[in-house]
Amino acid sequence: LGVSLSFVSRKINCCGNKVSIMTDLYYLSQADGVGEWRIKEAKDLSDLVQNRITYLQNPPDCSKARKLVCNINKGCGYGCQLHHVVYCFMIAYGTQRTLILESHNWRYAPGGWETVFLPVSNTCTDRSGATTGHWSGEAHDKDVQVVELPIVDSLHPRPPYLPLAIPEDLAPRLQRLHGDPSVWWVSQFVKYLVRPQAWLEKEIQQTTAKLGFKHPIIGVHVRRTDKVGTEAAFHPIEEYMLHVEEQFQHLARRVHVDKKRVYLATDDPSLLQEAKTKYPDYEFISDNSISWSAGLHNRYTENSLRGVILDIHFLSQTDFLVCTFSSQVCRVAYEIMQMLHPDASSFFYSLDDIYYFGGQNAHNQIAIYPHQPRNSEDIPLEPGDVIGVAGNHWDGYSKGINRKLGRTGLYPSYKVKEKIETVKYPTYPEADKLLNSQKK
Ligand SMILES: Nc1nc2c(ncn2[C@@H]2O[C@H](COP(=O)(O)OP(=O)(O)OP(=O)(O)O)[C@@H](O)[C@H]2O)c(=O)[nH]1
Ligand SMILES: [Mg+2]
Repeated sequence: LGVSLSFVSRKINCCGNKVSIMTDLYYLSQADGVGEWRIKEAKDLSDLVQNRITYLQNPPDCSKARKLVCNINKGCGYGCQLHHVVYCFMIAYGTQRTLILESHNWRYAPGGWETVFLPVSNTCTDRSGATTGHWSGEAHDKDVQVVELPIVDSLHPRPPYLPLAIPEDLAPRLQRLHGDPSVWWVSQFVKYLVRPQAWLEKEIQQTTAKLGFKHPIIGVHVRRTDKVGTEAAFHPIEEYMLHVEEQFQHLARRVHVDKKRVYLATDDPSLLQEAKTKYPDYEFISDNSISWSAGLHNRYTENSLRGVILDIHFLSQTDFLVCTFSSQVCRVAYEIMQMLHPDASSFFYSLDDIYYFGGQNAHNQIAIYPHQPRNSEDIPLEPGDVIGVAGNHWDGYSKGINRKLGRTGLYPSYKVKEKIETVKYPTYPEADKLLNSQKK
């Protein structure tokens, strides 16, 4: 039921009846105790994976451990660097190597990762070993103790342990639980990575109180400055607010909306005043000094790092996200959101891209209904055809390539389903056994 509901809800994006259909779907998803089952299943799955990562990261003898070294200093922003570490981590888990995170002279905090987050290991942060080499493939590196991983852009050969694939051993449970298992799998590594240091935890709590962060609340991320015109188009605040308003109509059917609250995160410091002036019936919750610190001149500082971590935290805590998925800031917030609900895969509206992970393998869909082109822009579909999806036009149509025909064009989004790739990851029986004995 869970999967089919999130599946259905993502297909409904056309009709005047949408609000009431979505409300019915919501109540249906809660019926028959399925809601409770989902909460427990989500927790069990997350505990399982977090325990395996903890096990992998804390070998009893670090001098003998097989290691994968990852340096955080990719030449990009925080979201991009965090995803870089996630990619390393996924390969560490896949090759059963302890991840060693190098973060000295990090552009955001010269003192490194541990100035804000907990270390990725309690027992093993030393990268030394008997033999060291650059990544040259899992089989080839078999007898090398310490392997250095490059950025995903120069990864060769590419191992199977990459998004959007999910581990085969968890796939049936994940597909039953979550509307987008690929995002769930990515989010498990993010979850482990962003465990805050005590000062950051306190800072988050204090800022929550100071800003008056309360539910219901919708998160809006507006990415401007260096992104606009180069990697993404400009979107005026009106475009975001259209979807915010629509979501408040949905929310009002289920909860009491005392105030239409919006958490606004942006690197454009002028936007908060503009939004307040244009939308006086909303309450905008935002720290304008964080937006100032996000500008290009101040971006790579510890203060700016604190700001982007807080912004991402609050975005992830909202009831729904409106943003551009072309930005890694919003994609990270969406990933973190998945840890807070059994299935938050549909709690977003992206003004541009569909969800993706930089460096991912091909994202394919499978046609479930035939489609006859109605104009020269459409491509034909036969059930079973594999479609490489390029993007969603959010008007009922997606764009992609029918791999059988080699033709690129538009097709109705509801006529396909996701093709979820599974990969044989190692299992961690010793770790699972430990977890089970703790539970008893
Ligand atoms: N505090 C804060 N900082 C932001 C915001 N938007 C962008 N930034 C800053 O700008 C950086 C942008 O780099 P990335 O995190 O890689 O995200 P992106 O540039 O949107 O996406 P890519 O170009 O795909 O990497 C962030 O890491 C922040 O430092 C925002 O809303 N709030
Ligand atoms: Mg960028």
